[in-house]
Amino acid sequence: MAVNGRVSMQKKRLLGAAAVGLGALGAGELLAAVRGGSVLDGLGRFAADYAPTQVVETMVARAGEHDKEMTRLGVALGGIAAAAGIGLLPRGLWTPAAVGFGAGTASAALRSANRSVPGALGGIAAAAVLRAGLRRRPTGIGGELLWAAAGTGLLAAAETLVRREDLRHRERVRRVGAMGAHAPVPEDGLGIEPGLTPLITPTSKFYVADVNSRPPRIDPGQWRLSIGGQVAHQLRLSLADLAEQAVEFDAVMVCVHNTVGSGRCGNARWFGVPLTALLDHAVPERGATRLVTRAVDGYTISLPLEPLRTGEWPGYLVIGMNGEPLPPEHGFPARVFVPGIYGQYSGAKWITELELADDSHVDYWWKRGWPAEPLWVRPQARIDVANDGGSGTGKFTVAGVAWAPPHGVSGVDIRVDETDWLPVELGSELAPAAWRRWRTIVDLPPGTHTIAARVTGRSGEVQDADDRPPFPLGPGGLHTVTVTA
Ligand SMILES: Nc1nc2c(c(=O)[nH]1)N[C@H]1C(S)=C(S)[C@@H](COP(=O)(O)O)O[C@H]1N2
Ligand SMILES: [Mo]
Repeated sequence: MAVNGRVSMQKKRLLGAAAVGLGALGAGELLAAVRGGSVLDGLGRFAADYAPTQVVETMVARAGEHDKEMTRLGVALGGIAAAAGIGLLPRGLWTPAAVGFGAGTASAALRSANRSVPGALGGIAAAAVLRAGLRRRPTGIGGELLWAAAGTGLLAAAETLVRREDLRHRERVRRVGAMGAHAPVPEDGLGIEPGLTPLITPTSKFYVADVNSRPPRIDPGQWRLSIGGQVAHQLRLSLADLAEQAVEFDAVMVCVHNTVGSGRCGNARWFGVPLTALLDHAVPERGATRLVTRAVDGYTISLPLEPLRTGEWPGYLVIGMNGEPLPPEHGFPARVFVPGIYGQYSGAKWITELELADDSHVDYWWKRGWPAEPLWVRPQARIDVANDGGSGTGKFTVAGVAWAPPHGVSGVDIRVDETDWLPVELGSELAPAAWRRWRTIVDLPPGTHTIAARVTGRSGEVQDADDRPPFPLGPGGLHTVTVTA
């Protein structure tokens, strides 16, 4: 009986402290939001920076394209759990634990994408509310519900404020004006096939992958790209300076986490300055071996200098996407992109500096076990359409996209069940580094069938059929769908 009593007492304290924790988090988040920051985003970034590689991989695989929402939810629950844990401690430890909680969230916020001072203040405020709430917490379910309801309301209010500020920033970005020729995108001869991915991915549908919960907001008027480090001429360039030298190119961008059949890839018409031109102006010194792309979110990606300098790897400082400035989530005002290299290796978004460095530089992902040298995109074919259009005839249209950047796709084949590989019709090629659409029609006898697709690159490499997870060399395997005729 006494034991049961103690357990239920403990449970009550735990729930009470969790409710107070939710209230405290809400208060801190709203304070941060009013001043343009976020406690949760800071905690999310902290989690991304320090989670072990296997945890990150599992999370990306499970959460798919909802990774940002999942991260925010995860850290909110983590914050509430931490508060509940503090509530279980002896009273004498509440103050030091709350101080630790405040210091922890504040330092996490200071590391986040916007280097959020408001986020840090919010973290400290949350700790203060937590400390006060634990002491004054009204007992009974009514008081707890009140804390929880207040916390939820405050979090919702904070989210509304942050979104409004994000929208305002998006509007400011749009006002920068056209970036690119706005030339109509040519047809590839495959026409309109319901369900088939467009040749150019609309910007609003383009996948977003990065270590932040929300994109940093960079003021285009203030922003300058600096080119520095081991160079003879330091350069500082505005967006307008860069736009003068930019050219358009079509290319597919692929995340290293794009397992077969998934959507962490997109094909865009980019607008950017060839890195060869920028490097020619800056004149790298003899000791420089790496081009470090440094971003406001503290993220760096470095690439070997030599092939970029000669143009053997055609890289760009990108400032536009599909005729418009890069939207905030895709790196406004500028990013580096080397077609053919996975996104994680091909250059940072929200770039502030191109730094010429030597081999002592260490990148963000290297510390987590990813290889140091850039990983080239493994050729992949994706099946987007496999149906008989409701005709019931067994005549199935099978269609999709395939890529093998930077040299291009030379062929796509499909295989029905365990029969032979059959070549399909290819749409014409926009550019070797872009993706290519494909389509075919197959007659299927009644029953259930599996259809697999594979691509062959122009350099002769055939898609790797072995299932392989993204870490550490990029995913392998064939996209396969099952249909019933
Ligand atoms: N500054 C910064 N740049 C970044 C990242 C990041 O987390 N921070 N993520 C990289 C990864 S892993 C990929 S796949 C691409 C994704 O670009 P997108 O979001 O425009 O599709 O950006 C790259 N550049
Ligand atoms: Mo990625």
